[in-house]
Amino acid sequence: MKQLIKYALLILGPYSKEKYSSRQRVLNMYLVMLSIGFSGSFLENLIMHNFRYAGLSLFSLVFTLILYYLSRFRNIFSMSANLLFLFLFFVFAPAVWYEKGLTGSVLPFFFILTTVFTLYIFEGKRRLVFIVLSLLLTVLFATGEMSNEKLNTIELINQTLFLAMTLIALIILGFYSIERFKQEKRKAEELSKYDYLTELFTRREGLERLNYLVELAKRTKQSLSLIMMDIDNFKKVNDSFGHNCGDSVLKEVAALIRNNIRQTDIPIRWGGEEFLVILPETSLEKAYHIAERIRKDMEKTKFKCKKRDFRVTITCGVSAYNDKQGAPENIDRVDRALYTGKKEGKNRSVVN
Ligand code: GH3
Ligand code: MG
Ligand code: MG
Repeated sequence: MKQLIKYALLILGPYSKEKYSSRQRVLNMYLVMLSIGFSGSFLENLIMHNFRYAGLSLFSLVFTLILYYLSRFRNIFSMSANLLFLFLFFVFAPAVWYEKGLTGSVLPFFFILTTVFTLYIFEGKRRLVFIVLSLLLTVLFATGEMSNEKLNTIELINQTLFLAMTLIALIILGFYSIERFKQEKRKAEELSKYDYLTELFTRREGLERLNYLVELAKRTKQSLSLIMMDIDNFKKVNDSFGHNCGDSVLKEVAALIRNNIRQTDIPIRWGGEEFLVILPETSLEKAYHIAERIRKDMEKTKFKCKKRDFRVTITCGVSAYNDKQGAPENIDRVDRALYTGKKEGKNRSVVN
């Protein structure tokens, strides 16, 4: 029994999310469902001595199993998906039409199901074409079905079964879609929070955090300081060593800033080569020391591009947050301190 469950799990999943995309897992699930359906259809038609139709079912079953093998065990997703849907639209549907006319009991449900899976498995233009095709086939077989008045018990059971399967598939796909939507949303949120190059917070996220920390500082009556930094003569780095080198310097500067502040401080990439650090529970004096530490660390750091060593300096503006003023005025003030530092000759920290 245990062995049986193990084999069942091997075939049906759940299996490695890393190895298979969710689209691939849906395709595999669909292939398993189709194999079960074709097996049933094969047996039913065999019993009813409808040998040609039984043959078609058997052929479809073998074809589906081969595709399942390719997709599940050989990891060939795209080709399996294409082959399956081309088979369904251009071999299976015409063959059924030819053999049974349009009254093949379960076919409307079958093509509704196909539409749902098409939605999930394909992307872009192919998705659109395949959905139109499967919807057309659904309507074609459904109208054929409606003109058929005599349904026998087996056909009725079959219809009910497919209806149930459609519902189950819809529910499962619903959950999958919600999961995927959530994942994408989370990813987008993460992307808008962090700067892709330096992995520091983006300006937008930084401002949001500043507003929160200001409120917190007001309530706890703690001090809050800001340091604004700008790399000196950064244009020269780009001009002498190229933009890629400039980018790698930016990355290293960001890492250096991060290494010199506390976990609770907020480092932000404010602009191209400008950084803002929010320091909660930090006096102006302490903030000045931190700025100086970063600046001196920068002075000592050797950078290397195109086999040439060079050094980079920064200028820092430092100010204590004044909660009588809003965020823009406070940022303006620390920016002015930085500007003064630049005017006075760069590579220094200036308090405002
Ligand atoms: P100053 O000492 O007055 O700050 O001089 P500067 O050259 O650093 O200042 P300026 O503002 O004139 O130039 C900043 C340069 O930073 C210009 C721009 O090409 C470069 N820069 C901005 N963002 C990036 C980036 O993401 N990557 C690279 N490589 N360079 C950038
Ligand atoms: Mg600069
Ligand atoms: Mg600048």
